[in-house]
Amino acid sequence: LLRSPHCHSSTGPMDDINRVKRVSIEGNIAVGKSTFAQLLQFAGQDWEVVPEPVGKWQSIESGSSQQKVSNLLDMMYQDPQRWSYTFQTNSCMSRMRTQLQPPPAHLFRAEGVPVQVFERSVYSDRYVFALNMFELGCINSTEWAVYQDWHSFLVEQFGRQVELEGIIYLRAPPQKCMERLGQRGRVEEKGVQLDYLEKLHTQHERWLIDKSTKLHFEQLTRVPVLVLDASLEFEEDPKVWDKFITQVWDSYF
Ligand code: DGT
Repeated sequence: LLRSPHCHSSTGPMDDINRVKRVSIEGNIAVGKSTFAQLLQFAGQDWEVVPEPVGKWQSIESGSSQQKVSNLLDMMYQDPQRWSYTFQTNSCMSRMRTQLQPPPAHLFRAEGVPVQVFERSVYSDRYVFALNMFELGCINSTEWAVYQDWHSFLVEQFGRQVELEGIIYLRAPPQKCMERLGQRGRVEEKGVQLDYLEKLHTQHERWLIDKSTKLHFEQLTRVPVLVLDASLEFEEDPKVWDKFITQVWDSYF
């Protein structure tokens, strides 16, 4: 981690925005994205790791009083036909906010280009989850058309600020994710079946490996994808982790 990255100088706030490198971690439910993100955060001060805002979906707050009004994650799992579209508007909005967050000032003082690493992105929101819900019939064709319309509009309006320079794909067989999901025992996920994880796996594969997902954003088709074998126990095995971190470093720093 001590290899010296390329040095750039900044001239103003707009230049700073354009100078940030943004990388997202993608992968199936319970593949280990949060663990990977935490280990990455511990591994160095040179990047900022921004977690997925799952807590916000579990606790929707009233706009005025900030009191908890509902658990949208639970509602989506209980009645996907009713709540999937609402869920995707909320998850995409929180992902948009996350991706627009400026990196902390100390990253700009360090040598090299500041790097922000996100757990998932506005792109997996659309090309993995929302698309999957549409294909399952949980989002109808009107909702899907409306979703795609505002999604394209917002991503295009924010332009470079929400573009990614890299994607880390944590890839594992759905069966492995099912085991990990069982071990962590998140209450809302108790009804999740292997079949659902297989469908999400297929969406990731189409998007990131086969490149057969039809993408609306030309820039996204050019984003390099680093594929890591997340069926390996990277949390327990320091040799695996060292290999992963070297690959991440060589790809993005
Ligand atoms: P990890 O760290 O790989 O174990 O993953 P988590 O638990 O940090 O995050 P993840 O991907 O499992 O997402 C949390 C829960 O939210 C999980 O039940 C899947 C669900 N979820 C996440 N994003 C979306 C989305 O865009 N649409 C739908 N329908 N569900 C989502």
